[in-house]
Amino acid sequence: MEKSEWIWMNGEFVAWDDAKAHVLSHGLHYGTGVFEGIRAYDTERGTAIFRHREHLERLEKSAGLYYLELPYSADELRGATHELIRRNELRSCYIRPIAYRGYGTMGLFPLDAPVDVTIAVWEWGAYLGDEGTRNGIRAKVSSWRRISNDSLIPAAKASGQYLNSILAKIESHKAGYEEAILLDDKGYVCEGSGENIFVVRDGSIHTPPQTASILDGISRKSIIQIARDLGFEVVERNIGRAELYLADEVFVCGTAAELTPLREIDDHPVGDGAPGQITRAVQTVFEDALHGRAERYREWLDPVPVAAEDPAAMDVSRQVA
Ligand code: PPE
Repeated sequence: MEKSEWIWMNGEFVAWDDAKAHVLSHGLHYGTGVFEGIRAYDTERGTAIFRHREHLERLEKSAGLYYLELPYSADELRGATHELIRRNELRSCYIRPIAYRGYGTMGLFPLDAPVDVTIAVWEWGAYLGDEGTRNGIRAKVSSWRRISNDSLIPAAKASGQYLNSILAKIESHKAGYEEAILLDDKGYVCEGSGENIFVVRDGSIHTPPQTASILDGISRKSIIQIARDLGFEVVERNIGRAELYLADEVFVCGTAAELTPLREIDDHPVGDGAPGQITRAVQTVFEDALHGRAERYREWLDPVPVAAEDPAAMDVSRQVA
């Protein structure tokens, strides 16, 4: 991971190497944290954060679902993120806000433990590789099923829930694939370990619905809109495993992965084994939207002001490196 200089912790800017949590933090033991993954891009109008408000809203929702009270408003976190990017002098970066139960109590009743909030930013290149973004990756359907609504809350982006993705990711890696595709508890296609999934058949685009235990991805939502704006039909419906093999095109999307085509699934070539036309068309516009090149989607970008705008985010009391 590329280090940057400053991290925002509970309202203060601290040096990267000093941003530490206690080993008895509740979140470390029980996974009681919620987080976001956001990206900022270097656009012709300066650094801009893609769908920042939607990510912060999802953070608030995830927190609420686990009874975590965020001590900061979305506006405060937004201002702090702007200031953090400015201080680190980053033109583009990945942004990781996390709210977790901190040090103070042990045991499974968590409501007396404090809630700590941290935001880190760093430079993060292509999640599934530049080569993957261009030419597609090889994926394997995991033997692990995606967490279900019966046991956890798939719509929440909660730290503990990621053990599920991690088992699938390790399995696919050890088997020689670049990504895992998880089925839901009913056996329908759900999503990648850290991405939502789309299947193209006979010219229309299909993606699993909310009821398939997916994370309500912000890239997914953006891609559905872009595809419809391009005139494609997008259908949210249950997708059977075999449809992955019969598809003309398959791609995954997420903040970290952006839009990545799949070129092989379980050793079956997807289509003719290279990213297809519809995937390319949607990918081009999605990348334009991310990088601020698409006028139509400008409103999705939250520009980072060049000068400080929020005095609350400016606490410099611990700014001694
Ligand atoms: N499903 C899962 C399980 C998931 O983690 C992500 C994002 C998505 C779907 C796509 O959601 P969105 O980013 O809103 O389009 N995964 C994040 C974490 C990746 C990581 O390795 O950490 C991300 O892409 O930032």
